[in-house]
Amino acid sequence: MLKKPFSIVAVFALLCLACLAVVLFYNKTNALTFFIKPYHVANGSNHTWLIKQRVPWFWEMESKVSEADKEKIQTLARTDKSLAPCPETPPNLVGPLHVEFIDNRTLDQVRQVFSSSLQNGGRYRPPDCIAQQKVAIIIPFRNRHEHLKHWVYYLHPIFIRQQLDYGVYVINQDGEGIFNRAKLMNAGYVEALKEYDYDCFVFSDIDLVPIDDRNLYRCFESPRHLAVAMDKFNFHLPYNAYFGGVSSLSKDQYLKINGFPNTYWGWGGEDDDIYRRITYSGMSISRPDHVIGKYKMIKHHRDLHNEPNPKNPDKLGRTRFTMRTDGINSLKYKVKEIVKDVLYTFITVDIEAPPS
Ligand code: UD2
Ligand code: MN
Repeated sequence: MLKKPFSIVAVFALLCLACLAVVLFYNKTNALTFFIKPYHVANGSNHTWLIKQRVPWFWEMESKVSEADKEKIQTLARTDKSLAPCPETPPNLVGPLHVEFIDNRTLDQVRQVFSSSLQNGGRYRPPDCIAQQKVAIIIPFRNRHEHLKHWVYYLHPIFIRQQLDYGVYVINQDGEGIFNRAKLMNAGYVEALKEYDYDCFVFSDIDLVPIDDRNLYRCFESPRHLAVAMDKFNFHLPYNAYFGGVSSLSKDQYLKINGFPNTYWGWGGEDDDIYRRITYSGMSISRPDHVIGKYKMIKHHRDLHNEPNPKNPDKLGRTRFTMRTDGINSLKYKVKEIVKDVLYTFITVDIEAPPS
């Protein structure tokens, strides 16, 4: 009598065991690694950086995955609903910072410090939460390697503490023609977007280092001016409409003003033109307060081929009209070279500069 029910139970148990085996085989360490893997904060190798997140088992075979596939996998993981958004206020900020531009710092030393925390090209994203914004940091550049080493040394740890999903793009002007800061920033905007779906752009001089990490390198309701209290201006704004140094604009804000002017060759004026574009587009600017917005500028002389251009101030009277035709919609340049350093993506561009 008991024999038949017993064999039914036995067959059922065997089936359950088989199912369990199949599930474990396909899931491999997916569930298990989540509990077992230690959780490091931005100090492991690249490999550790990947596995320290709640990730599927196949990331553990990282060395066999191409860069392009890795990007896709990471994008997939970012949409993982179980990863919570990073908090509005990053929890690990320290406030005022000690900043000193010591002579014997080298770029190689800095590379060693960050090689395990960053992905090639100066990229990073928080391992444990989804960043509030995807931020491209754009730096107009030529012949300022002395400044670059200090900038990366101080800014990367700040960005990591600010939990940014970010990439650093150094836009290097090719040749010896007249320098054009704003056009380089336009090129940086386009090049960064070719790489990743950034929604915020921070434009920074290479020689400016914030001395308070509560000054968030992200975008706000209005275009933001971040460098409000520089040592070179005795920690005051030089004038109210000043928009130089470091600023941030969301993609929408940037497009609303047709990007930056391409026609300000040489030193001066382009920052005032950008300020006007913002106000003529019906926006205002936001700023951090004077405590949080403090900066040190690395002392320097005016560079060769970046003389003040007397024509630039005169152009400001016409910004209201010229901004519609001079900007991202008229940008022309050629990429000469892209070099991926661990600390940044270095893009050399020919911006058709007039000879100096
Ligand atoms: C001020 C503004 C700057 C800009 C400029 C006028 C501050 C702190 N900054 O900068 O935002 O409005 O006036 O154009 O007040 N650069 C190179 N190589 C060069 C020349 C310039 O890399 O040969 C880059 C570099 O990122 C530099 C930036 O352009 O920080 C601005 O040039 P600057 O530092 O010579 O001008 P500065 O300090 O008067
Ligand atoms: Mn400067």
